[in-house]
Amino acid sequence: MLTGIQPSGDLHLGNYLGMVRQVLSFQETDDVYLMIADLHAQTVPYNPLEFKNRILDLGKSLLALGVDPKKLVFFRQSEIPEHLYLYWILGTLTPLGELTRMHQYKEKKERYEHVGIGAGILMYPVLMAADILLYQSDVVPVGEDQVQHVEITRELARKYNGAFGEAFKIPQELLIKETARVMSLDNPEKKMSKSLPEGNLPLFEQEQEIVQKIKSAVTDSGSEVIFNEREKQGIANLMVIYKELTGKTITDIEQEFKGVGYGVFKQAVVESFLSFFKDSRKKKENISDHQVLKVFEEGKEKAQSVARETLYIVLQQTGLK
Ligand code: AQP
Repeated sequence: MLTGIQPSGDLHLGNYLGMVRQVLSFQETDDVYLMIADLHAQTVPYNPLEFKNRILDLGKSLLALGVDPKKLVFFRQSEIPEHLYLYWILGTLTPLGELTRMHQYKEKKERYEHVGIGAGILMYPVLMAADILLYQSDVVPVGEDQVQHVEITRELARKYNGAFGEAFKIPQELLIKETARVMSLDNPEKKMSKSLPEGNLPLFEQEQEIVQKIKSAVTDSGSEVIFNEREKQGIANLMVIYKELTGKTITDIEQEFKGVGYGVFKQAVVESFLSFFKDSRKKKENISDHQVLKVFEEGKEKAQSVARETLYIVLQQTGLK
């Protein structure tokens, strides 16, 4: 399987509960490719110096969380030019209309309208298809926002296989249903996002910030800790977070906080977060830039040998070799 994560901001709890923990569990048993999707992150405005640091920081965060380069292949997308080659070929097969209908395209186009964005954000799903298909992925662990991109990947794989010969496996998205869409703390109708820092919960943020963010999470005018996704979205989101961090059931949680109000519950969410990530937060402090670069270097070699094999078949089938 292959999955990726963009260095587009600080790694947050949504990324962890939606995707990273799937990787941590699959690395024990499966053949996993995990990439830093640095080319994808260039589809929205960025500062090059900050960007460079973010790549290293994301590498450190993932290693601190338990990503083990001995068990999986951990690499940077931009270091494997085969991604860009396949991206071009798949791009020639992609209906333009489908790209303009992608949720992420519509949402980001609107969000960055004031600065203007390039065609990269439109072509984002094609690059993602190239990433996935190069590694012959059967499954792609993702959060809900990326499902549409895996769907178009399937379509492109079928289209290519039909036109040029069987080069690609047909991949399937893999979601953890309950946490496929962790919501923003400042607006529970929106998805938690790296690029919307006000409402996200970065895993390695200063403790004070975390406390402050959870305590000021938007809830409702009531006071009962009851799971109701339609009428109490903010509390429901915090309950799912607390459930995942403690292993308790929703019924247990309702029982535990009966009659105590939101303040006590939020304090418990703070404590569960800090305790869950305590070791990783400590571990990250001791990971050096050099260690991360070495991991990327080793990952690059392993990833490239697989990517080359697939691309070679594609070049032959399309008459370029
Ligand atoms: N809120 C979320 N809940 C569950 N899963 C989520 N993911 C993202 N947000 C949530 C999943 O995390 C993985 C890595 O995400 P990405 O780096 O590919 O970028 P993204 O999907 O666009 O996530 P962000 O955090 O919202 O980044 P920006 O703000 O840069 O767009 C993916 O599997 C994603 O589904």
